[in-house]
Amino acid sequence: MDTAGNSSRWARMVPSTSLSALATDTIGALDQLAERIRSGDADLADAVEAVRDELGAPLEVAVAGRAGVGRSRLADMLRADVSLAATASGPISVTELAAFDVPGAEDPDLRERCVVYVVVDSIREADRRAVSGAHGRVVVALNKADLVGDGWGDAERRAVEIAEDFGVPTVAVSSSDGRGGDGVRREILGLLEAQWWRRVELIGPVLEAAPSIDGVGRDAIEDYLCSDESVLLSGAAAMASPLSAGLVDASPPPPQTAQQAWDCVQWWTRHGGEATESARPACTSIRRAYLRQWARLGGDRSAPVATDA
Ligand SMILES: Nc1nc2c(ncn2[C@@H]2O[C@H](COP(=O)(O)OP(=O)(O)OP(=O)(O)O)[C@@H](O)[C@H]2O)c(=O)[nH]1
Ligand SMILES: [Mg+2]
Repeated sequence: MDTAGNSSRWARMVPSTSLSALATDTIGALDQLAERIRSGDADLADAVEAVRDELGAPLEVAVAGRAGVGRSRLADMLRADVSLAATASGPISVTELAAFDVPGAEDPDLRERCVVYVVVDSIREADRRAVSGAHGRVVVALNKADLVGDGWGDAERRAVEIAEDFGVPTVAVSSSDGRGGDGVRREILGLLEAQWWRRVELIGPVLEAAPSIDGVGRDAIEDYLCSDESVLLSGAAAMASPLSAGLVDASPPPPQTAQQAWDCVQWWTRHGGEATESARPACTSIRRAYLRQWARLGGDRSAPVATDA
């Protein structure tokens, strides 16, 4: 079961599936695709396998912060968290980064990863700078919460203050005894989900751009990208994108009938037209996925309205 996934936006598109099952199915489908292509176009098959490997590569968690705040202890706590490992879409790799704010040294690079930024009660400007550079991919862990104020309540209040100050989720935790670990896990799972969906979003563009020596492999790629599974997966990835979050929250619930699916198609056609330019591709993917749902729920695929564009 995906604890974080059940409340996730993507689950509206593929409601009865866990993230790990989706990952397994998608990797399996890419495997089959590579096999189909291999005899005609080995380079294209290699490109498909590279996409598959990228999708199945460990999800990366970087534990960052200033020296002595408890990065090692917190990283150990996460590595030992069986619940975290069991709930994520795939294997997880936890890395402790070098300390921030060390005189004469450059701060580590936080790009491209999911970050747990560890602070203690006293915040410095360097913490604020580091966290703002990882916005949308970071949770702040107020570590050594057992030492904050007069009890856990004080630590939680301090975490709320930091969350408001930094504008990112902040959780009080004590990595020496594991207290607060549930909250950290919940936030990390959400960030890891987002990391996985960003990889999914690249499947289509990377496969489309891969060079092929003849038409056979290209046809197989097009067949895959046009399959119901692939179109629904792209729609779910578009729903998981922060760019479409506001629209997804305002959109109709998951359809149970062809008519409801058709209402979703129309809703996304209307709102996609008004969306910002950056959100428009996501809206198009979601609309396309609802069109498939409509057909799967009994809508007439031969009707003139059933255009996939
Ligand atoms: N009371 C308390 N002490 C902690 C906690 N987490 C870590 N410590 C202690 O803080 C000290 C530093 O912890 P580390 O995990 O080594 O911190 P670090 O950020 O990895 O330190 P460096 O890698 O040396 O920069 C150790 O003595 C830990 O036992 C905590 O939650 N509560
Ligand atoms: Mg350390």
